[in-house]
Amino acid sequence: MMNNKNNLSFFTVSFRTLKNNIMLSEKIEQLLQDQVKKEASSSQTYLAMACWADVKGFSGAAQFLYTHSDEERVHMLKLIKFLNERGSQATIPALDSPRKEFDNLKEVFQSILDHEILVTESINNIITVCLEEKDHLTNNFIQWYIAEQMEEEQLARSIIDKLEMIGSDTSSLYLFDRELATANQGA
Ligand code: OFO
Repeated sequence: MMNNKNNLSFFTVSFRTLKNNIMLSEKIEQLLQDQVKKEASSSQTYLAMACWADVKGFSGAAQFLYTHSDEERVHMLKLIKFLNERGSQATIPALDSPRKEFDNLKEVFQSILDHEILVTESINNIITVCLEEKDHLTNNFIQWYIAEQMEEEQLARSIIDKLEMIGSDTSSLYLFDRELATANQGA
């Protein structure tokens, strides 16, 4: 039978083993921390675009962008919680004020696509480092983001295609704006 002292050392060793298993490497911790900032910045960027669309009378696009901004905040929160659960403490980053003026709706969605391509590269880089460091837990966690990026890029591309087809036809633009209100439901 274990005496109290042995019991205690058993739990100390188990706790250490558990802690070593969940701890992130410094490099991966930094990459995830940087990603928190990128997701936060995506949320702010889309919020500024939503404001632009709102005041320009694109109420459907504004709704799309407000929703998109909320989604990016959820992406940031998932990372924050993951960092906290893996033995780190997430830092909440300061952000620059995002761009607030655009020439037209197509420029808004082109900026979204350009931004999302950069975010995808960043997620890909995290996966590469996870594989190098054999951090399967983080790799598994981050896979959700890569699937999300594919959906976001595809959606932005299809919206740009439609806006190109519409061109300067204002009645079609009006109808498409109404469609946009629900375009990211389920995405
Ligand atoms: Fe977080 O998916 Fe876009 O940026």
